[in-house]
Amino acid sequence: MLLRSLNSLAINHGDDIPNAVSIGDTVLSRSDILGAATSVAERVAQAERLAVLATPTPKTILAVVGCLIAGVTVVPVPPDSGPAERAHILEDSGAQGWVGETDEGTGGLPVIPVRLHARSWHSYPEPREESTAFILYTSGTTGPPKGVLLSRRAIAAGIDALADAWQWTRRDTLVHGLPLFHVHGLVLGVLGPLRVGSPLVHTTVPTPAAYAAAKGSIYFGVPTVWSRVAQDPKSAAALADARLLISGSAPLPVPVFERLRELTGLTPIERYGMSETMLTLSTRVDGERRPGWVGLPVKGVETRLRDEDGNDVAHDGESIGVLQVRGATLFDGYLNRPDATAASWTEDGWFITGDVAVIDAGGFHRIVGRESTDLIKTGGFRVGAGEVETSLLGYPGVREAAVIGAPDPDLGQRIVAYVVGDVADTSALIDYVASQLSVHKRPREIRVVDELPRNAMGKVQKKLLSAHS
Ligand code: MCA
Ligand code: AMP
Repeated sequence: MLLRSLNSLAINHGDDIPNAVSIGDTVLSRSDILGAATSVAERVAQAERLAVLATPTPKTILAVVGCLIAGVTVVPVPPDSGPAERAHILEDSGAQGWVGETDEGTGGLPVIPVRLHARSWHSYPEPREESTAFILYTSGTTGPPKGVLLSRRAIAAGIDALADAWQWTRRDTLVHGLPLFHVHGLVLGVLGPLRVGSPLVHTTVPTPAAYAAAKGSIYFGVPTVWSRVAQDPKSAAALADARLLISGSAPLPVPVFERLRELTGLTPIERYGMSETMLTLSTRVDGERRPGWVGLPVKGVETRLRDEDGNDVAHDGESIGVLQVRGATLFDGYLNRPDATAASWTEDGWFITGDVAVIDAGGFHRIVGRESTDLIKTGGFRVGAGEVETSLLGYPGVREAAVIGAPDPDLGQRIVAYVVGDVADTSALIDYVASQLSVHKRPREIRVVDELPRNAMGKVQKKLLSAHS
């Protein structure tokens, strides 16, 4: 059973807990969630795929859980996604309607509301484990985001592997305030607690003060969140009673790791993953936690390093290669994109992550960077340069555009756009991208230039742009 802690028999036999999920000002018990989500399930059961506007609210959680109970595939939609991004997600996913809260951007699809106080105790058979639980949209280097097909089986395996690495049990309380449309905040951060049985406190925003007030035992954050905690000694000190501070989605800078340790007395756990693979590497509670390194493969996952010619790379802690993974936590391909799916697997069945890594003799992994400069990680969000460039080119006066990720002390990377054209008001151009795509995909800086550096083939030389940023 994917959401093991919502087993109705167990709840009826005294295994209810009053605070299974707290989100904002709402606290839901296990039976509240089961009753309200089953009532959602009754109303969505005829559908195959439904969109959920992923606002950080109790209704979003009930919409997702209701769909999972009924075996309906969930398409989480970023709440700030603008018309271009929204239209792509709805069309590509084939979502038949919405469940839960909506805004004006429904694309004309029907809406099934979620009622917080409705209850149903109908019992649904567990959907097949190979069925698709989520289609998660994530950026590639070019083109619009691709839909990652994640099965119930991969999710169950992924959560169980982390429960093993982190000794995550029902005695823990998980705290985070991450967005509910990615693996990190939604799949691990909401389904994790509902599988493991640990209460969840979702703080709606991932601010240091909100984390400090929550009093949990395990905290999830992206490096930007941890870097802000590290600059707020009072909030950091309030985390000292926690058991684990876990960082991922982007590299945790070593100074932030050290500062967190100093302020909280806790040594952070760093883990690595992708929407396509769930989490594949982590340092362990019962093992070494080395700053700058992401640890060992989790249970059920294997890794290898390959050089450009497909040869094995030595595990000497220095030689770099592209990380490949295989195992129980992997996705089932990109929706409607057999080309991209085929290109991301080797002939012998390994998924090519596109991340460049080293492995030491003890099997410890360090992520060195990405193979392509066109995938940017900003605040833990993955953003494709191509998608932002296409948006920029839609703005009157922009003739050429090249987007890079520049180093940023807060966001890890900051989106910087070089544009050629007649653009008098660069902040209006930034707002345009924020409104068409999602807010976090907006360039933080626009540099208007006379021309872009190109090689003899006419290809923009982004390495030259990066060197100047
Ligand atoms: C600013 N704002 C604007 C504009 N400028 N709105 C519209 N147009 C503009 N031009 C507003 C925003 O709406 C927002 O308002 C506020 O300014 C701040 O936005 P922003 O600056 O973008 O936020 P931030 O402070 O930079 O965000 C930092 C963050 C965020 C909170 C850490 O980056 C974040 O939530 N990151 C998490 C990413 C994540 O979960 N990744 C997981 C994927 P308002 O405040 O009103 O909203 S990775 C994954 O799943 C894999 C498996 C893994 O490994 O985990
Ligand atoms: P996403 O598809 O949004 O899940 O992003 C996945 C990407 O995030 C990976 O391919 C990595 O580039 C990056 N990533 C995730 N965790 C880490 C980490 N701990 N260290 C470095 N990069 C990471």
